[in-house]
Amino acid sequence: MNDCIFCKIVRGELPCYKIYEDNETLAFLDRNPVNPGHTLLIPKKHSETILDTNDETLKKLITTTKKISKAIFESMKLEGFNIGINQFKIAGQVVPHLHIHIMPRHKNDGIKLWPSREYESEKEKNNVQKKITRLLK
Ligand code: DGP
Repeated sequence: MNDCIFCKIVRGELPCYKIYEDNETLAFLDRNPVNPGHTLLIPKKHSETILDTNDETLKKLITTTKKISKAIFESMKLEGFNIGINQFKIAGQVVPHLHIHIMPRHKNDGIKLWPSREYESEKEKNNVQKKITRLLK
């Protein structure tokens, strides 16, 4: 994709602090980290979300996420980390090229997880379960 900033990073047209690269994936430091070591892992071939990414690439991304996370976890002396993928604008995706955030965590680092709520009723829960599972049969 010509205008995609992550494609430009893949092509070497924009700089990055590279962490890891293989034939299908590239990882580099996020320029706005939640904590030092916050890394983005992307497929080199452009896709927007997991929904338009082929399964082989997704498998590769998750095993590479593990490899990179281990290196970040040990080298940065972390107590934990979050892995996140924002999917579509409404969910906070700013760059429309699939990327997995590996986010270092430390005790008392002030980072909050997403808020949660209760279902309003058992009926609501049942309806939601039916809606989703209908498409998985
Ligand atoms: P998201 O909201 O999930 O689309 O996250 C996009 C992330 O990408 C955000 O944390 C900042 C980072 N980012 C955006 N542009 C660049 C860039 O040009 N270089 C680097 N290293 N990171 C970028």
